[in-house]
Order: sequence, then C-alpha cells, then structure tokens
Amino acid sequence: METTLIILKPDAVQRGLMGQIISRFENKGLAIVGCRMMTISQELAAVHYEAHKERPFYKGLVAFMTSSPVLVMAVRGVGAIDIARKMMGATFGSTAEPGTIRGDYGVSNSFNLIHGSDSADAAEREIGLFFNDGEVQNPSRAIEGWVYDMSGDQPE
Ligand code: IDP
Ligand code: MG
Repeated sequence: METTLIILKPDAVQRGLMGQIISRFENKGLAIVGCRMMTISQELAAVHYEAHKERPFYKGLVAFMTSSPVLVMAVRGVGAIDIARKMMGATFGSTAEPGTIRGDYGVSNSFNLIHGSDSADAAEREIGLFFNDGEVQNPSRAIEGWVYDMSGDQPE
C-alpha cells in the first residue's frame, strides 16, 4: 500500500470542486486516510516547492498556493502515487486530457486545481510536511476485500 499527498489548490476550493474531486478518488477505490483544511504559509510553500525555486513561475506559484485555503489529503491504495497522478492529468489545464481532473475542470496552466506527489520519496517527504505524527489514519476498511482481490499474499 502507498500513501500519496494530494492538495486541492485554492482554485479548487474556491470553485466548490472539493466534493467532486474527492468523489473521484473514493469512486476509484482509493482511501482518504488524512484530511485537513489550511491556509499554506509562505514558509511551508517555499519548502514544499523548493525544487522549483529557480523556475520563472515560482513566485506566482507560491503567491497562488498561499492566497486562500487548500484541502490537504493523504490518499492510500496499491500504486496510489501513480494512479493519482494519472487521475490528475498533465500539468497544464489547457492540454490535460478530458477524463482527468485537470482536463475536465480547468483551462489554466497555473491554476491547475490539484497537487499530487510524483514519487515515493516525494510522498513521504510531503506527508511529513503537511501532517503531524498520528494525523494520518490507519483504518481497516470494511470494503477492502471487494476493492481488492485479497485471495493471495498481497491485495491485487
Ligand atoms: P505538477 O503539479 O504536474 O507536478 P510541476 O512541474 O511539478 O507540475 O509544477 C508544479 C506547479 O507549478 C504546477 O502544478 C503548476 O501549478 C505550476 N507550474 C508549473 N509549470 C508552470 C508554468 O509554466 N507556468 C505557470 N505555472 C506553472
Ligand atoms: Mg510536481
């Protein structure tokens, strides 16, 4: 099982798209195991996006991400990191495929609704940035045996 860090960005929250986007993850069979609404500080945005510090869009990105509340989620499933990235679609709303979150709900290249960790290392780091110890839950889901084939050693 993997857990990925998803952020519904200020545009998704302001546009009232939280429920529809959360539903996509739940409908897919992924589990929401952490959830908090917050306004991201300048400091946290800078650490979260430090890999982009030298990029021309960095200043605007930090301004956007700190401009209004976000919904931060920990989302769990087998292969959750890659599955969530596929569900999000390409970075730019203008080119993201229909059927993806960015492709279906937006047209902007910078206001692109959602962040998702892009690797296992990034997921671990980002979950540590946005959640305190013990805040990410570890539920035993009653439906697990119908979401996954549990007849072998691993959920499949
Ligand atoms: P990702 O969110 O799909 O992983 P990254 O390349 O990691 O995309 O960029 C992080 C965020 O920075 C994007 O989600 C988007 O909000 C913003 N961004 C990336 N490239 C551009 C750009 O060329 N113009 C404006 N904003 C950008
Ligand atoms: Mg990225």
